[in-house]
Amino acid sequence: MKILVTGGAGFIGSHIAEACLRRGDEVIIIDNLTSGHRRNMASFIRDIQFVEGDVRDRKLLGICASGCDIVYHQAAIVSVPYSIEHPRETHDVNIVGTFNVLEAARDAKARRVVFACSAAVYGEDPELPKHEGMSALPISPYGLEKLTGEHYAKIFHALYGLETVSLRYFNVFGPRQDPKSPYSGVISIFVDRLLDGEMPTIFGDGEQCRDFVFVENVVQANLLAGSAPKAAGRSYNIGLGERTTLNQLVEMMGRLEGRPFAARYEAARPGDIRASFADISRARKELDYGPSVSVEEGLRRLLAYARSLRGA
Ligand code: UD2
Repeated sequence: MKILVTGGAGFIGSHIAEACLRRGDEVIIIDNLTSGHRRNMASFIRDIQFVEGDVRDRKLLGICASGCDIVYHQAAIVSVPYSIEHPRETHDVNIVGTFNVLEAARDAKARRVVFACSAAVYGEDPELPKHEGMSALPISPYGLEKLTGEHYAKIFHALYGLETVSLRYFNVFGPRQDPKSPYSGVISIFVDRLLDGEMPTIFGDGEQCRDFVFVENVVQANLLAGSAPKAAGRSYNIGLGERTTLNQLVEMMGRLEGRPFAARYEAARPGDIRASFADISRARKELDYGPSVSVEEGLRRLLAYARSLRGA
């Protein structure tokens, strides 16, 4: 099969590209290298076709999508706070960019587009666990942009027969997630702190919880979503289906590293959601998704990876 991965130099996209290569696919990556990096593709760049470009460039997308069977659309500006500060820019990348990808895939007669959506679509509704049947009421430009992308994907399926699948990612973590940005995921920041021998900062009392899901599980979900027969036009939560508090996270990390890892506590981040975790039964049933890497095992692998980077 021929596969296009948008955002394939990024954290999740690079792992999807690598997994597709492993199963023998021909892979094209388009990435503008804003938040993606060449180093994320270092181990496989010789085996793929890399196009440095932007999903706002419809013409270029048309060229990239030509002859492709599946498009994994991972390119996005993924930060909630950044979307609040720069809503026009994130609108252009996340909504217009997604529209461009769908249109290019349709015109190139690709079979399926798998869209990276987000748990941010759920907004503040306190119902737990989050399930796909509940109303999506996003409270940030980012959440609305991801929801709009998902709706566009459904419309392209209903009107044009393009098979589209939307995966609502929860808190994904793992190797290649950039710890250096102020918008980085909490685990990538905490791993950095731990290995630097510094204290992590917990915003709030640390009892807020998230559904942390190791990237390998998310790759599995994407590969399954590329072919599952009943998935076209559908949305799926992709998490682990378990909740972990930040206090538990810090305790687990200290234990794995074999030394105390105490946090300092600061005021809660404005707009922070207290609790989020996924009901993944729909993905289990319709995609045959079965996350196999626990939070602890994922942390163990991430720590080993981060240590090896420092040693290099
Ligand atoms: C995640 C996603 C976001 C969106 C959202 C949907 C990531 C990186 N972000 O945001 O894209 O989908 O879910 O709800 O996956 N924290 C600390 N100390 C730190 C950094 C963070 O205590 O140094 C806290 C933070 O206040 C929050 C929790 O850790 O309570 C998780 O923060 P995050 O930025 O990793 O992810 P989240 O859930 O805000």
